Amino acid sequence: MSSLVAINSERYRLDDPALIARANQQMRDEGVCVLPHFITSSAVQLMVDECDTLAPLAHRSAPKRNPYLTQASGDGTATTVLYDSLEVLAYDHFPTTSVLRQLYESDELLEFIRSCLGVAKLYRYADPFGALNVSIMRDGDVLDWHFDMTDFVVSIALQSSSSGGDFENASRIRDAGEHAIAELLEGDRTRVRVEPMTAGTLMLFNGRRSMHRVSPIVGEVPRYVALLAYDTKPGTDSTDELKLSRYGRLPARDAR
Ligand SMILES: O=C(O)CCC(=O)C(=O)O
Repeated sequence: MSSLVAINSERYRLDDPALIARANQQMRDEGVCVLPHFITSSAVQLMVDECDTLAPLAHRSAPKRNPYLTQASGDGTATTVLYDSLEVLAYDHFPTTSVLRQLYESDELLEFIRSCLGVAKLYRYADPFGALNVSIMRDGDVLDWHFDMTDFVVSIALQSSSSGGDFENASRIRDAGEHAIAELLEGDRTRVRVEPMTAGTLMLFNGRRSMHRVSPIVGEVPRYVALLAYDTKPGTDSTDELKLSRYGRLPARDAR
């Protein structure tokens, strides 16, 4: 299957100016844009099968960190300790024949995402593990409140858990300041919105400015979400600390 065949072309044309204008507006007004049924159900099934096959390679971690994905230190919300528990398949786990990988590497998709975000330049993330990764969350797993280290993340929902696993987002709360972030961490849900993520949904969001989390997973069916990372600057990478905690390894020295 060619990677672009995965896109539901009856509903979405990648060069549709009205679609791009709507996405621009949503990103401006809400910091998030949700495109349901963006991936066809047959392509979703292929991607789920791919993830089922690769799942034994995923790295399971239970990191302890602050909302900025670093060790708790300093003062204010940077001292808040939060916990995650999940498995992650890294970019290099996906063979070049993978439909998901081909979709991420397609220049047409990159250009579409760039237009939807309304930015002049957009680059795939330089992190050789995190640029494309799939989070696998099982019964009891959680991904607590955090800001990403990249400007934009595009997620593709592949499989919902039996229950729980909601994507909760406080859009652009970083701009509202330390006080607002602290209130949310203390349980205030005024700014929190649950974004609808059914299988095949493509969601764009500003993860560096929006604090988000995945609520605890309940039940036997694991939640699969593909994360496609981009940045407005070339060469943006995550830290070694994040790579070690999320993927359990660092790139080979000569690949750095
Ligand atoms: O799984 C999701 O829906 C979001 C994942 C996420 O927030 C992250 O990997 O930073």
